[in-house]
Amino acid sequence: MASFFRRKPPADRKDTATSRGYSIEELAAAFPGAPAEAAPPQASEAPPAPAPQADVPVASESPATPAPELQPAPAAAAPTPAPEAAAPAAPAAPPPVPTPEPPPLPVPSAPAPPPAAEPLAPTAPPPAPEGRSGWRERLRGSAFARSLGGLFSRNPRLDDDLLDEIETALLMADVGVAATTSLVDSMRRRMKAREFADAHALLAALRGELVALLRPVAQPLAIDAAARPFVILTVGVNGVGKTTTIGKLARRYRDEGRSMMLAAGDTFRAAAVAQLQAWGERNGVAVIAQGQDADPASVAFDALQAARARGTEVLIADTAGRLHTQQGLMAELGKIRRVLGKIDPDAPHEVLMVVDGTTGQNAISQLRQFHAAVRVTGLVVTKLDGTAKGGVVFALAREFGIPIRYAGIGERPEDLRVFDAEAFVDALLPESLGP
Ligand SMILES: Nc1nc2c(ncn2[C@@H]2O[C@H](COP(=O)(O)OP(=O)(O)OP(=O)(O)O)[C@@H](O)[C@H]2O)c(=O)[nH]1
Ligand SMILES: [Mg+2]
Repeated sequence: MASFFRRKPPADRKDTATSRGYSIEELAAAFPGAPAEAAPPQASEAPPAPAPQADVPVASESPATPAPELQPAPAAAAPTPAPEAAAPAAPAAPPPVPTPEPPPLPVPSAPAPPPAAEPLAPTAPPPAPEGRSGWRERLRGSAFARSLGGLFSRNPRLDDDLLDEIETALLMADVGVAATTSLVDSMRRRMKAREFADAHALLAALRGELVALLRPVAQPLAIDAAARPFVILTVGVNGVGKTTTIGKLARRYRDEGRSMMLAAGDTFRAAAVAQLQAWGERNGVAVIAQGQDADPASVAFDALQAARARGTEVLIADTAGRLHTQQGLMAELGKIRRVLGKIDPDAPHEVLMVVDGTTGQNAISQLRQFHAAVRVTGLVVTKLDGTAKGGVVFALAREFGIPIRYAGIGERPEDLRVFDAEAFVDALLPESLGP
């Protein structure tokens, strides 16, 4: 059945391919080594992943598809014999897949490639230092840090004017009206109760309340070992950092020794598939793809079957960016979710929405719409480095209470941090603000 989701680019997405530099030519220019490496030497000997469609009842919504392109990365396949070669699968026509599952993929053991090999702009700065100093270095320039930091470093008097200035600074930093009002009201009450000896005592109290706002949502993503594969579906509007975040997660989970697979569910642009494949190759992680214009639900379906057959621990599916106001495209996410659920009723186990930290209050309506369409279970807030305001994190926490799993503080794989409420507030509002 030809999917009715196979679509022409809607008019309002026309610019996405060109505005952010992901044309094939640009990708080729950005990763000059990619084409050579992308031709896997073992491609002809390793058959594509089994597409055991026969063992899963496929309802009419489940797309009938060609076999997916499985692209085991050279790094993963090099050290050990390709698992496919050892598997008892018939080499020619694929009969219904035998019930015994092939052995799990060996954990890629190749050493991490040098940073220069990452699919990044050549100008990307080196990774942030580890620990809190990395957070501080990257968030120092945020509007939040600058306005509130500047305010306290002037050694202000403890009075109503200070509270007004704090209120303005919080609003300007995208903390949002509701969260700002409750924070400032609380500060005012405590000030009237003479709880603070000076402005620095007030600053310490403000830090405490900001941390208290975030602590309930600072819940790291736990990979449930009973779910095999543990399926993560990434969603979000255009250009927020979904694919980059998947690349960073692939590196992280690979380093933790987990077997991984990626699904190139952004079939809107050929460059999007190539971008994910580049991350897969660099990290020794297999990528399931069907190419441009394929039905994303079909890609997800095939990937989950392949990951299941191989006993892969974590499957991460990419999706095309979409505006939260595009009803048809939002419904497509629901379809991906339902199709995954046909193979594993609990899949996806995590719907990870990626939010651009520079978006401001618009992030609230984005999350509301995505949550309604696909039940978001975790957030990644990206681009908190540089000029991000950062305050939207507080607004999201207060409004939804959805766990914030990770924070992006740069473009390097190391720059995806488990969200840490204390480190984040410490970076935005250091304890010792001095002139
Ligand atoms: N500075 C910075 N840049 C980031 C971060 N995360 C992603 N980016 C950059 O944001 C840009 C867009 O990233 P992508 O991963 O392609 O975004 P996407 O959501 O997959 O985009 P679409 O697939 O078009 O919707 C790239 O240039 C990334 O390098 C981050 O945490 N900090
Ligand atoms: Mg993408």
